[in-house]
Amino acid sequence: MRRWQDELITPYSGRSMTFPQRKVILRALLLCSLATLPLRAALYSNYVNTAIPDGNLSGLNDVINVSGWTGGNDLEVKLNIDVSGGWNGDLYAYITHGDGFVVLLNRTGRGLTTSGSTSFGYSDTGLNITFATGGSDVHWYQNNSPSYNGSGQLTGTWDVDGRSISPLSSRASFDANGSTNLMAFNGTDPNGNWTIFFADVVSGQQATLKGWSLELTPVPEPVNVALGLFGVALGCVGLCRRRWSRRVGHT
Ligand SMILES: [Ca+2]
Repeated sequence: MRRWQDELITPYSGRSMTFPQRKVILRALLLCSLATLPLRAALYSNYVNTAIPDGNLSGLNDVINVSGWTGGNDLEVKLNIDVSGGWNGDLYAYITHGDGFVVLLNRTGRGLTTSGSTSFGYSDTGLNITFATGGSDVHWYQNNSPSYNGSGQLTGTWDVDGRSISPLSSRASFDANGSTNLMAFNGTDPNGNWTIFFADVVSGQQATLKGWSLELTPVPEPVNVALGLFGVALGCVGLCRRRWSRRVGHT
């Protein structure tokens, strides 16, 4: 007699819940809240405040050590660099971690045929920028509505330079797009050393690496996992209601 009612019962039907149903919801909400807490994003920063040797390919290294992550994460990686002074077109920088190697800067503005390119690259002094996947190529930042702070540093979010070529390559070599990007770190174990390297490859005008930071975010973000768990919880409630209703119907 109640079969047709079974098919109409949903979690939103407005009936009061039984004690087991409330327990299911409370447990699911607890799982959701726990899932949103850890590792939503982790930020690691180093204050360096060291001059980058001028006209010297040896450059300088700095290391951030990451620990405490459980494996299996796809990662969204963002980097911030704070470089003051100097001549931006002199700079070559990259980051390595595990087998990943990503060129961050490679003589910005140096090129032959691209609009605005020069032999010595851009003459701006300093960068306080974030590198993230999907932005404009930092190599041609002057062609992409740049903004600068009061110290003359380039600001904003940019995609990495990515040109995996010697910073002493011919001008024409820099007109081609880069081949490395931050996706190189997806699926890698974030634990271990992340090493950043800076060199100033042209004599005259010296820059200083003030600091840098690394932001790691698991993908998908835990909030999406939480939403998935909430959906499962709603499904459980619906199932409990249908079973309860059948029981009532058979008594
Ligand atoms: Ca220089």
